[in-house]
Amino acid sequence: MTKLKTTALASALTLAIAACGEAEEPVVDNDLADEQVIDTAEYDPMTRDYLLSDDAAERRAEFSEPDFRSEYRTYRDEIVSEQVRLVNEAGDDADMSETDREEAEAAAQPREANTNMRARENMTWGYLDRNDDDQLSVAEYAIWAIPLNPQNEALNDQGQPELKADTINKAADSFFYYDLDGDTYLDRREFTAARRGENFDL
Ligand SMILES: [Ca+2]
Ligand SMILES: [Ca+2]
Repeated sequence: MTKLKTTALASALTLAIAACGEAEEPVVDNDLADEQVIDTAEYDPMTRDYLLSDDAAERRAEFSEPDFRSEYRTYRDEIVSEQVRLVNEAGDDADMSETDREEAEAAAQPREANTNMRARENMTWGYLDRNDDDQLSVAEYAIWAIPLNPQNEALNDQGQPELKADTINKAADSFFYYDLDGDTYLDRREFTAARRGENFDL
């Protein structure tokens, strides 16, 4: 667990303990309880190795790390600047579709302090599919797959977090593992399999 997350969790726990101490009246804040467990709910694709088929390994070999870095950096910059707009949109609009409502709700949840990234559980398809082509590139997928906290990564000359090659490699491995139809994108069904941590090993 990262230092920042530990601090955040410790604060939450302190709050919870303080709340318990005062809890003479049976008041339960379910919203707060939900927020405290967001770090534990979702499969982490970085936690296992992926055995690629020969075909998948071929596609994996075509993967360009420099192109990936450039695309991924663009998305992170976008995410930092769009936070306020999204939170402002999370109003109570009766005309909202179910999808829009879920999107607004996910957008309004607490975010990683340094990067403004959503917690992984709140990363909806619409949030990840940055260019709205209804499929995920490796860099779009990596928004979800790679840990949010730049403290885990080395800093570059500008003092900005630079992803380690190992981190990118692991994300790419899992991406090509879950790209079952081999079109070098994840569709919704393939991403759902990744999100569930499904195992396709023989
Ligand atoms: Ca896309
Ligand atoms: Ca695919």
